[in-house]
Amino acid sequence: MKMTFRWYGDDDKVTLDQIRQIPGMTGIVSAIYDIPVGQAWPLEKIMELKNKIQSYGLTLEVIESVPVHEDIKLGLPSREEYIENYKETLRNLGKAGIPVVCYNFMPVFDWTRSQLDYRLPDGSTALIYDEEIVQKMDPLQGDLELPGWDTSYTKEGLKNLLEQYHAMTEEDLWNNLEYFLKEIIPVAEEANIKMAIHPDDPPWPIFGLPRIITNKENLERFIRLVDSPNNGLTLCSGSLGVTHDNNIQELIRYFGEMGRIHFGHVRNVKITENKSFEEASHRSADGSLDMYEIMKAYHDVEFDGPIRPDHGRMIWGETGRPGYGLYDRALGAVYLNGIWEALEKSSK
Ligand code: DNO
Repeated sequence: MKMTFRWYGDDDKVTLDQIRQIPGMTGIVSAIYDIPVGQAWPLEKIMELKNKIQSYGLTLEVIESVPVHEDIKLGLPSREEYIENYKETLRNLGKAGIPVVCYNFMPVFDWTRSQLDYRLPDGSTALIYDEEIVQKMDPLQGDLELPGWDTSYTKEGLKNLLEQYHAMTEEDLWNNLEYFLKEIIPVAEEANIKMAIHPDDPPWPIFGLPRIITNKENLERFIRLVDSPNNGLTLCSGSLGVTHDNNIQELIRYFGEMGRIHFGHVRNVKITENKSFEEASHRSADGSLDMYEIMKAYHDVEFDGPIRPDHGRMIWGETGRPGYGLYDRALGAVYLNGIWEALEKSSK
């Protein structure tokens, strides 16, 4: 297991200098943020990012994400051009020796929450999701903005996009995903890149938009769409783990033994009621997931890929990108490394 940390580039308040001081931290998860979705990433920019990270004694282990243009998810004729650009990006990432690429196939909105600064009893703030509130939210009127959302749309553009998705069924989305994978996985194989799809967060439809990367059955279906070792998963405990229907340690054992987990997002969540949850500290006792069992599953399948702590609360007065402050994520990394050390020593 390689412990990594997400870094949003030079605009990130959290610096590489700070990240490298987290005990046991070895790798960085990042992306190029100033190229519009759908355009190819030039090799020079990728090398610049990689070299910068290396100059801090860290390695660029994962690109999270190379975003997928909406026309690909919608299956429009214009997808051809965007798929070609995606392939070029993968070839360039391959040339730069980047081993893993994370992406998602969620229509329009990436991960979604109803509130970004919910105050917990200890005074820290966390991201929460309340299904009732989200059901009532109008994405066109919303003032919520999350780090994963593409906010480059005008209101008109967003309205248009949502209308285009209106008649789309889950099966349509599966077909468009299959089409995309059949095109890009052979390129990923050549470029020696492991593609790691991120599950939908939350793992059910929101705003009337279909979501398909949600549970064991669908993850299995996904893997079989193109049965290649390069076609794998980002196993995100906090996304899949917000419903008791998904057993995270079982998923890790199952897909890990198949060699299809290429990246692990490890964080805890507290399920508050059906389809509602709060993000918790990483500690098992603070949420609904058992982090020891999760790390043990990774250890038992001899997982040697990258893992990262995921969203943290805002603690000690920190402000910044929702879910992506320094302190609580750093505590998460150290806690997970502690569990790992205990697993290593007790298995000898
Ligand atoms: C949220 C992240 C997601 C993830 C994308 C991958 O914090 O886990 O935004 O990066 O879904 O494409």
